[in-house]
Amino acid sequence: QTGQPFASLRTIDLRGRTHTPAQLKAVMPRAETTTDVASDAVAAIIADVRSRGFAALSELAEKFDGVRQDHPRVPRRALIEALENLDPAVRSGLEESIRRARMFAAAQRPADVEVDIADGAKVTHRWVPVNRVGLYVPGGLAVYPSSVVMNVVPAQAAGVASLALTSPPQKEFGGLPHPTILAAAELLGIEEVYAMGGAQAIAALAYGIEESEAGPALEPVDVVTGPGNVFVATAKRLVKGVVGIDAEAGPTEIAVLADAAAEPKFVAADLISQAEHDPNAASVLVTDSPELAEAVRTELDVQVPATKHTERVRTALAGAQSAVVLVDSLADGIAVCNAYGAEHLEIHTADANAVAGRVTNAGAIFVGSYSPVSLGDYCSGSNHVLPTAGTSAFSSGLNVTTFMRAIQVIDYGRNALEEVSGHVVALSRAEDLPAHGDAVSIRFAE
Ligand code: HSO
Ligand code: ZN
Repeated sequence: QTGQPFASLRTIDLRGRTHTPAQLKAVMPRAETTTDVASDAVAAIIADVRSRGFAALSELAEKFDGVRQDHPRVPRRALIEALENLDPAVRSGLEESIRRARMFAAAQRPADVEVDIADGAKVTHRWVPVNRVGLYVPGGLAVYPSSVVMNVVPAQAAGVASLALTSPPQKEFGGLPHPTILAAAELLGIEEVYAMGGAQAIAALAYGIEESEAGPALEPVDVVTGPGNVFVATAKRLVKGVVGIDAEAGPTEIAVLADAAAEPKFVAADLISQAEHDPNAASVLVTDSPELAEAVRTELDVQVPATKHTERVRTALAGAQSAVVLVDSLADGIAVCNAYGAEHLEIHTADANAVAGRVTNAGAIFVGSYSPVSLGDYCSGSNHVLPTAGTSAFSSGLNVTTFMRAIQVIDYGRNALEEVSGHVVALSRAEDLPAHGDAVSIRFAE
């Protein structure tokens, strides 16, 4: 044992000074995100898929995934078989995750708002789902069926009629996506699944592919969601505007706001749990208790060597993006957390609920010692696709409205229009657009 427990987690000591929110934001650690790759190469792939359709897709599958395929559509039989072969414990975990996520998502559907502006003058804010959604699910090392649940459930609850899922073909699974992904799709009732990966998959979803002798058409979608590698992220950025996309996910982040009453074992375990995702993951402890900070470091000394992905966790905790932040008071701690705007914020303090109520910036807040982030990752009912890298200041986690838009409906009668016609004419003259005013006055001319 060293004299200073878990010395690699650095300390940022903010005690004894006051800071503005901007100063706090600058002082808080954050990983640099480097997501720029050769967008020329990605643009070329997109153009190729657009002009040559399935022929381009099968060439790219051979080149990048090492599989031969004429058409990327996964047969329904493969989905059913994957579900039949799924470990029963994983199946019931997914079922419970889906059940809870559906409860929360169904309740999020926004109500239409109808306003009587004047007599005979009504405007309505009418929510409608997008028609068709494409979900990208990464292949490779990390297979996250939980993320399939988190993307699909709100789309279905929004009332999206048509949902396609794509995931890279895997050589070891006969050119199909990972069987756990197929099983999750089947559980969620998604029948349209494709074995496509990379930028080419995003292009196919965004622009669609026409029917050919290779097989049936792939209809274009309105929104593409789901995480992916740097090529997928770049492709999504390039098709944005043609389709809607979700926010780009950076490395995961957990901040824990704790006081002297917190349980160091729990805090350490939760910091480790998100560090397990990625050597660039951020684990930040904010506390007004130096004793608690030391106790958490001591716990990390015990738990880090005992965890499966020790090296990844060590790298994440030693990284510049992770830290223990010491503050003078809980109020200062809340200010730090609000400046940071963590993807996940856990509150381990006395009266955690009251503290949570004072948090104005976080992707999701986990209240008290028995609401860990891992619960939210799988089974709380909340969504685990949350804003990272400080984007919680202006965006929300995935939810039903991600897959909806609102149409404004204007319904005025003759008298109601006449009543306001003078104002329309005056404003149209002020903008030197007299035809606008004329379009109203013509209705009331003798
Ligand atoms: N914590 C991750 C989501 C996840 N965890 C998936 C486990 N599987 C980002 O919120
Ligand atoms: Zn996680």
